[in-house]
Amino acid sequence: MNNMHNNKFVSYLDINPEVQNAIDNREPIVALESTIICHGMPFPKNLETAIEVESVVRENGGIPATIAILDGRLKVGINNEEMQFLAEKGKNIKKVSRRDIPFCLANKNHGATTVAATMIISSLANIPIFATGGIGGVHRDINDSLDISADLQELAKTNVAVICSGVKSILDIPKTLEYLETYGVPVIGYKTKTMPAFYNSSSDSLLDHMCSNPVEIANIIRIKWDIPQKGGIVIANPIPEKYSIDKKEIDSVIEDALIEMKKRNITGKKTTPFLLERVAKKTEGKSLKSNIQLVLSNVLLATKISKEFNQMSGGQS
Ligand code: PSU
Ligand code: MN
Repeated sequence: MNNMHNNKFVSYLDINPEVQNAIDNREPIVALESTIICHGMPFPKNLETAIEVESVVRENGGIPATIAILDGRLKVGINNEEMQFLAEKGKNIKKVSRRDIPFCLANKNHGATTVAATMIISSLANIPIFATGGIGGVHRDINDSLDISADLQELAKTNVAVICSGVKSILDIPKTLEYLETYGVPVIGYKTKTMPAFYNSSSDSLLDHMCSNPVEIANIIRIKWDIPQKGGIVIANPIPEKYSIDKKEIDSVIEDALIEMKKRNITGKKTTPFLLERVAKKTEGKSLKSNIQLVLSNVLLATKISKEFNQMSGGQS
């Protein structure tokens, strides 16, 4: 998968021994992001979730690799103390996407890695499967703000498959899908014909591709990279029905949050964390509970896909 022209990156990279061992022995690994810990959930739920997520990977025969930047080092796999540190510091840890990585390293800072940044670091460590909650996308006010998450461009160029619950309806789902199509990023609905809307298991946006088991998905990923077609793949796994929040209910909360955001003049990278927090408050934690459950479900699916993918390709992409 190596997409670098040199291997100088190795001197910035710390792969923890357990993950390195798994890479060497071609065991299935699941990469995990840290923005979700620092900016996506409040303490202590963020810590509890991050720990539970890693347990789900292990219980299902995989090795978790939570990715973050600590003291200017690209960390692949962090220990419990480091996880606790990130969870407690929360929003005091900078949200780091592609453009921010060089600064974070140069200044020896800590960084919570977004989907884009996590994909980059994951691919440097040769870990092709990554699970999270939701990816960034095209914002609803695109015409005024030109706000398109760097996650989408990363999916266009970095060879990592991202298992998520689609995009939140704080974003423009049809435009996000159009953007992904333009950049040639496959989107696979897992047992669903529509793009999941994060808190809700479906949306009005039809998907062109559906798979109903991890073997099928692993096979598509393998073929794409065999050909070789550069770039990632989105595997959109709907939130378990039991935790799906009624569309009307969540949409009205989101509308309120968007109005509040405009009023307070919140823009750029602050928008996603602000909206998430606001929605959680308004739904009195119901959205947080759903958020946790969908992440766990994505991690389980990712572990299964990682196992299948490893068996097909010997663990390398
Ligand atoms: N969606 C969530 N929770 C999150 C994020 C998205 O439900 O924590 C985070 C992810 O790390 C994602 C980032 O990569 O927000 C996107 O931010 P932006 O739109 O600024 O690129
Ligand atoms: Mn943005």
